[in-house]
Amino acid sequence: MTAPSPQPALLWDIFCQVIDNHGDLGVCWRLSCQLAARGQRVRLWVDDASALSWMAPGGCPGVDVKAWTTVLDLQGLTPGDVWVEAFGCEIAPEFIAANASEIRPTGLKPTWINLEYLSAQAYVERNHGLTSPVMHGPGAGLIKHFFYPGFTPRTGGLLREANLLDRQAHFDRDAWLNTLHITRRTDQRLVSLFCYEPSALPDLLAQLASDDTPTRLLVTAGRATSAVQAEIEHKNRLQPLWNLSEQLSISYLPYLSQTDFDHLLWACDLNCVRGEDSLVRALWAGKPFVWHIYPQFDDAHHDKLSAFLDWLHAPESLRQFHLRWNGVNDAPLGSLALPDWAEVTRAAHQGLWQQDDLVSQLLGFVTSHWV
Ligand code: TRH
Repeated sequence: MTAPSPQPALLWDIFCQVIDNHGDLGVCWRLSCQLAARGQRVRLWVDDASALSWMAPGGCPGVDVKAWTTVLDLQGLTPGDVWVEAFGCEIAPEFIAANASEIRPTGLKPTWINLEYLSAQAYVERNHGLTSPVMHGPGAGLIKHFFYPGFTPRTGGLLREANLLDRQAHFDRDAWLNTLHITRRTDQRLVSLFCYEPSALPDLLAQLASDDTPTRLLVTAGRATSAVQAEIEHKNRLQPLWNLSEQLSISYLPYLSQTDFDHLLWACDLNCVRGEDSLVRALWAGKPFVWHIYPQFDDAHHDKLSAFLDWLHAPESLRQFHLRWNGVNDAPLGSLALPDWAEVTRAAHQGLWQQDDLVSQLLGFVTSHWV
């Protein structure tokens, strides 16, 4: 890891389109806050900021959330130094037209970053840092830089705030659970559930209900809650005795702030996460986890999942659990081999801490264009 060096305070314009779910905004929000924590000024342009009311109720000093409406209000706007288009969204053309030729205090052209999706696939190392000259339109003459987050030193790294270890060291699990009115029985295993609609959900619930170790399942708000409630209703109707000994208890959670979402992952003995941002947070939590990958229509996510499991050195039990959880095969989920899963997570966590985080890399990359 390189030692942090003082960075010039730049003005960043980050563009985010909410396609579905919460990951686009979740990642852009974390990125914005982490830049602001490093002395940068950020304008976050987003077409639907409604989820910030629960994700980040307190806002973040240094981050100005702007409505990305069909026609942007650019009246009196100071030109930004760095433009970030997140996940292939295209920066509003009127913004480019208004800002491309504006003279900045530095006299330099804006740095244009295309921030890509996270993957462990080999193309990430190949493509990270590539450039593409803009040939047409209002931005002609500028250069786009492709920035790929990733899990290895030759990628853009992962979002990780500087005070993470300190926050974790001061975390009091039972006190935090109490704020949600959850009292943990000492013999109970805690499992968080953040997922889409996995076809193996009935199997997981049945497995937990018949396991020797009692489980409290903490189900996140939204799609996970709907999926679990529908399945429980189904089970209660068809097999009323399925959880007779009550080995499985369920708590449905409200929407949590990102800070409390982290707390949830730190509190649990197993985390079921999904998408992109919560996967990274599960890695930082350092607890055993299972990933429900965002499904793509042509099954492109199967290769992406496999590359991730290879990178993780997942043992066979964790690999098979993932394949079934993500509908890649129909074999049984298999047992929850938590000690084995904990070991690989610990190793991955340690390795990742040796690498620069995404914001440090991005700042280094951007400032290298400013000298
Ligand atoms: O919501 P997601 O499934 O988002 C997905 C992925 O990012 C996917 O790659 C992308 O293509 C698709 O969206 C459009 O899962 P993800 O990425 O984990 O984002 C969830 C965010 O929501 C994360 O920042 C954590 C946050 N969150 C909370 O802060 N509180 C909560 O209570 C919950 C349930 C989530």
